[in-house]
Amino acid sequence: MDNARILIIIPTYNERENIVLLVPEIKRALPEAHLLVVDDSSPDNTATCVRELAETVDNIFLLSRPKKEGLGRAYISGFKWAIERSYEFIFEMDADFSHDPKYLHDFLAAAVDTDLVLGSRYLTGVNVINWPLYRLLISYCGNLYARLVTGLPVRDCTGGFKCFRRKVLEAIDLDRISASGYSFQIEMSWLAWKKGFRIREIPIVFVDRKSGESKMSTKIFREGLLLIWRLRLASLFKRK
Ligand SMILES: Nc1nc2c(ncn2[C@@H]2O[C@H](COP(=O)(O)OP(=O)(O)OP(=O)(O)O)[C@@H](O)[C@H]2O)c(=O)[nH]1
Ligand SMILES: [Mg+2]
Repeated sequence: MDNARILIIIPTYNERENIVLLVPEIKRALPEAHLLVVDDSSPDNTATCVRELAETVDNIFLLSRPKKEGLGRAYISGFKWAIERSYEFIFEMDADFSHDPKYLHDFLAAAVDTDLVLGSRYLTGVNVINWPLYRLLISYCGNLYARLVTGLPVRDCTGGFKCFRRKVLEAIDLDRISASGYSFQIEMSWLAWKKGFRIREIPIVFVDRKSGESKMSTKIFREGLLLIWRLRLASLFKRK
């Protein structure tokens, strides 16, 4: 595949320990990919680590943002950065090893004739490792609920391992995206679906983070509940 066409966007907040290990693994799995780390001025100096990595590893870029604004805002900055450049396959990926780089090839294979590829934990049973039961239940039931209310025809709509074809991001008005937590994932996929883009899920096994702290909060959870109904209403008024 053409060298400069794959970009993997990784949002980071205090992922210093993870990012130094993850970058070489991604480069091993997919040497031709470019990487963009979008860091919200992490107090643990994740950005400094990324700058150091960029001295020895090719095609790693850092987008440093002044303050923590949630993963949604970080991705939107990254998407705009990607659109301004010549990338065709634009990935979302977490920094905490929940998303195994070994799947990157599966995504690309699926993206050849699809517009949005989603890594799905719930396509073949439940493929989640090391999550406490309550967290799995929230995620699984939340997905079921989101699917029923919004109509979005995917098994895992809150996952954050995705590959967008460029045209999908170009078609979405990124400045209108409101959500910042998990619901950002639902909103992006819902907009792609409403615009008639082809969506395909591929199975992935999701592993809980190896190190660092979770940024999951009740605020993010509430935002998700509200967003689902906002999308349902927007469907009635034909928001696209
Ligand atoms: N730039 C930026 N990145 C963020 C922010 N919040 C989370 N992230 C990153 O987004 C990715 C997913 O966040 P996680 O904290 O792993 O959230 P999660 O996967 O839902 O929860 P855990 O895996 O339990 O920690 C990680 O790479 C985080 O570092 C943020 O406000 N800004
Ligand atoms: Mg995580």
